[in-house]
Amino acid sequence: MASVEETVIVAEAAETVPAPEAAPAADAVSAAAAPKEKKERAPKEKKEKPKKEAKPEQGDGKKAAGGDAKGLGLKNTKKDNFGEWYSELVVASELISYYDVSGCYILRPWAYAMWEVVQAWFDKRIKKLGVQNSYFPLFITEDVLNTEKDHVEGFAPEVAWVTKCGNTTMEKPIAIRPTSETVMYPYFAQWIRSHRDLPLRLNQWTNVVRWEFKYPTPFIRSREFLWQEGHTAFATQEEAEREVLDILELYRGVYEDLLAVPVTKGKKSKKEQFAGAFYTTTVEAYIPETGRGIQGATSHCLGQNFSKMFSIQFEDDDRQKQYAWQNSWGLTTRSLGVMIMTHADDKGLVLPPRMAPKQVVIIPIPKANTAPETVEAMMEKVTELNEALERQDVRVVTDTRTNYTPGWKYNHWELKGLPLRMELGPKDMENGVVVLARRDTGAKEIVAWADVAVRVPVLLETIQADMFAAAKARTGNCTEVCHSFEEFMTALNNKHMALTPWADEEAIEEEVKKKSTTPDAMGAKTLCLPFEAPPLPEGTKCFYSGKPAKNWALWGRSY
Ligand code: 87F
Repeated sequence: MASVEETVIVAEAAETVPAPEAAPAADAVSAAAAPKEKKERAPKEKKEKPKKEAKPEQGDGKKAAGGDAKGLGLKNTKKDNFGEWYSELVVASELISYYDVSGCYILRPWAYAMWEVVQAWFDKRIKKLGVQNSYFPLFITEDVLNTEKDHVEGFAPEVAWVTKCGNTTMEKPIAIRPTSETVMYPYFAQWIRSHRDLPLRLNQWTNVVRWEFKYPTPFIRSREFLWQEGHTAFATQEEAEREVLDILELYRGVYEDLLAVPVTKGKKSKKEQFAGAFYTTTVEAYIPETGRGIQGATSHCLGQNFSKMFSIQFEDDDRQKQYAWQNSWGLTTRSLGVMIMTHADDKGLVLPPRMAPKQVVIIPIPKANTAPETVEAMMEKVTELNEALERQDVRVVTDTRTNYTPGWKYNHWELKGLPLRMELGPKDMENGVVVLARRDTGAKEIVAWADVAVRVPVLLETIQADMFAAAKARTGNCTEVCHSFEEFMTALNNKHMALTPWADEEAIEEEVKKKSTTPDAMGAKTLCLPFEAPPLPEGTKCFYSGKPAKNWALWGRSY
């Protein structure tokens, strides 16, 4: 039985975190410092506020017997100060610890377990498609990185370099991978000779480093993050394009079916796509409280752009040399941040059951005057229920700690976001029942012991579906169809996204971004050209330029 009795979860002394570093370029790993000929300066860093990682006061839990365990709650609220609420939440719920390198975070077991859920789900499905896992090195030589110079150029300030080993300056600095096209494709060129070597479909689960200068946010934007990157090569455009959409559908599945976060599938505009791609497809999520869109994951068709750069060629049936068609696709730990922002509330995390490392907590509630035999029977019963649920593959934990009150435990497990709490008190012992309390709605129901093993798995799936439906309803109400710039600005200022007919010109996007920038808010950009959109009758005009509209575009301020 999984029990926290022996796992010591006690009020720890407040952890303080060293102030973030002053400047990024002076140490052995420096961003954009290495290549001699490059003169660019690292952009000014948006410093993180030094975070004092005080845990919420836990009191002794005893004083609050039966009622609210004082001090466990969050000080900030989602509605009133979203940013502070989020920072406080990820620490208090033991997902994240701040680290003394600015923009880097520790993923604690509660967070890492959720990443493992995403990994297991996605890994199983890409393997079914025929993708194999592999591992390529972390380091890239300057020469190899420059093979892709045109595409890396825009990203150059974010590339971190190792310039020293010990006290010795390295003869040739070595880059730390920000993505692995340049690492992998020289080997694709070696391995692919004939059409019989295709398709080649590889994935790797790794960390990458991008020395971002924008304000860092746990999960959402960090300088090192975890992801999967898929890199594939095909003989034909058709096969490559089919995979782009197969993978995009899996990304939709991660967000909607696991994280219970609604997303919009679409194509990126030319301005927003990956510069090296033929085209980029994306799943876009949205955070109603901030009114900002957020890119969930991207699946790129690279066309023959990289195969031409890296000479990835094969001989076709007629012994003619052809360039391979390639794709690349990535999903990062950002997905967990989007899930947290979407569902959590002022009491803490609210985890969709499929994501929750523990789905049910069983809490026995003996009273001070409960007879010892009843307490003993109660403990036997919770063990039995725990085992019955484990047999149904429910992830369950029983909290039998005696040094905390039930009220404190309720708050603790609410903060951690467990979808269901199962209470068993002396009255329930008499009646042969338990009380189930839902984390998402607070609704309670009474279930007979004999029905627990059947009812709980059903209820968990109901919670999963209800959480998705609730999130979808919130997001659905936040998209406005706009036919003029005036309507567009009203939508944005209402913290909404705007769906507009658009002439699909980069110059318009740049102008709209400038014109929608206000003293308090960033400019808007296209999030995607949605695959599902209303009809666009002949003669429909672009909301901004008045020119004939070519497609619908979804716009928003964004992360
Ligand atoms: C930062 C520094 C250097 C993004 C970067 O989206 C290079 C890059 O190439 C860079 N940031 N990118 C684009 C990544 C494209 C692509 N790679 C494989 C993905 C998915 C996974």
